[in-house]
Amino acid sequence: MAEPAAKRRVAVLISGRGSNLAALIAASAGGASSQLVLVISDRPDAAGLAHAQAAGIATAVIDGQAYPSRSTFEEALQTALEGAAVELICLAGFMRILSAAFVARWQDRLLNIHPSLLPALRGLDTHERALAAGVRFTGCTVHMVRAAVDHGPIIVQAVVPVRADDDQGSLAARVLAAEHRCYPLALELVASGRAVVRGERVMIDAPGPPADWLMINPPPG
Ligand code: 4DW
Ligand code: GAR
Repeated sequence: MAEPAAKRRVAVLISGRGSNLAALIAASAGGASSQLVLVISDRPDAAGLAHAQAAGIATAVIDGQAYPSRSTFEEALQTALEGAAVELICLAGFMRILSAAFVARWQDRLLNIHPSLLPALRGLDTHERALAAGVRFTGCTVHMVRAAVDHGPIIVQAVVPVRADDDQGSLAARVLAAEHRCYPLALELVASGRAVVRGERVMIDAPGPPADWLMINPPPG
């Protein structure tokens, strides 16, 4: 009987609330192909640290303000990651720009979630901008990280309709709920080897959507 494949050792990097971290923790309990071994925050006051502590996952604070340079900050980050034998990193509301060298070192092992349908609406304040643009659909994207922010091969996306009565808060809440479904799926696809980067695209070894899958907003009569 072949031994089950070892679970990939995952670190989650946060800067704040950590609701995506909580979703990854909940999903990892279900016998996934990955195990969360470390949560790192660049901010000591990140509320998300409590999710990790409650789940018995090791935490570290590598305070961005405590290092004289980006390189010394990233050296401390790398030391913590190597100390936990981390194999994959999930950025989950981690807001500090990482150097090209760090990103290259973790090429295609460094994931991020963004609250829009990339490449649309790169940058910050995506929900306000979606509303201002009058788009009928927005959503979220899990992608491999590249030096250029909000770029990189797309792993999973979810589409979220914009409603006429939406404001920033209601739209953000619906997109966030989609994020909590997408990130665990994307991590499982990558950790199980069913999502593989070819060039700047991700090939997925999984059933695709039905060919007649169609969403129209507003819904036809
Ligand atoms: C991301 C992109 C831009 C900012 C914050 C996060 C997405 C994920 C990410 C984090 N670190 C990264 C990425 C990435 O995609 N590529 C690289 N590094 N190389 C952003 O603009 N952050 C601003 C700070 C916001 C804050 O502190 O609240 C900033 O000006 O650095
Ligand atoms: C999430 O909505 C994520 O998409 C966004 O930060 C939020 C973190 O929430 N990331 C970015 O905007 C990156 N550009 P969380 O701490 O509750 O997971």
